[in-house]
Amino acid sequence: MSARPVVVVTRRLPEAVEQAAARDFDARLNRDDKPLGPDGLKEALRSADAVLCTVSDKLTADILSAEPRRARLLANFGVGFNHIDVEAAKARGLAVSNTPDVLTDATADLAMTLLLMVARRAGEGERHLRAGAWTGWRPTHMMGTQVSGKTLGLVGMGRIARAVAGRAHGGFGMRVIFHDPYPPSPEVARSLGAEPRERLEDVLRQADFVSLHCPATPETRHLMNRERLALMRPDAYLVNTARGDVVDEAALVEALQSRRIAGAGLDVFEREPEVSRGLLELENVVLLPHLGSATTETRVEMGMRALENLRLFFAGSPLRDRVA
Ligand code: 8YV
Repeated sequence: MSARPVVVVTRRLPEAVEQAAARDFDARLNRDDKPLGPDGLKEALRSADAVLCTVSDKLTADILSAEPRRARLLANFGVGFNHIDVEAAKARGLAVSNTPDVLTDATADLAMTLLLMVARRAGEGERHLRAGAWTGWRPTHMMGTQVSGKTLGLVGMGRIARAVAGRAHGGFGMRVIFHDPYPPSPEVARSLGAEPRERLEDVLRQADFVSLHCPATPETRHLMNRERLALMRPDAYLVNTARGDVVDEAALVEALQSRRIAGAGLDVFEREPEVSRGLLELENVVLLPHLGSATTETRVEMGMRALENLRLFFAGSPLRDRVA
């Protein structure tokens, strides 16, 4: 009889990752890729030694209370883990790991994609052309905003924000300012060409583009509320590749509709996969379906990193990426 740990993999993963999972574990793969839902997640916790989960699995305190529970590790595929009630997991002695580092570049690239798209009206232009509405070149057609040389304001200065700073400063000659309650050392900030601001409000007031890179926690929920959105300049843009919860989506719709801010580029939403109707109706927003880490290379690396955590766990070694 196989003594390999049973691992429930909640969603389809890239082929190479599924093969590695099946090689090293008694892996219960999700061939049809349907989310397990609350009952399926409870069943996974009762029947497997570990669950390899994703952002689409809401692991609430209620779900984690499934008894009798066999699972001892939630190996999250992704760096963000606000879909897991980590306190409830801790209280129940359930370990949690994530997959940092490997998705930093892909996510930073996507933040720049959104920034460029919204500034240069790329989504709007594509819709215009595909609709057959383009009547030809003219000097005043669909003028956007210059990106090069502008000021980028980063909210949070962790791994992904630093990668965005490098791209923006080095590649686009942008001035980079940031706020983080736990800022990097002055040397690190200088090496990225980034200037700290003690107050978030100063970043919001001074930036042409505000890009969000803080984790979703109770403290950062609706950080970008009506009052803070109002601090942004009317010609400024908001970019969010962090988590939808960081922005009060209704307040954002209002700010965009009233042209209180110039536009937004969003990869994440408050109630995914639902997107506020108000956003869908606006031309001055770019909307992507949570694609931050969606490159083949990165998704394979994320899967391999989750498997590495699983292997370490079952070998009785410290997790590489323990979050609880
Ligand atoms: C993932 C992400 O695609 O890692 C994260 O936090 O938001 C995305 O890169 C998603 O979380 C997968 O579970």
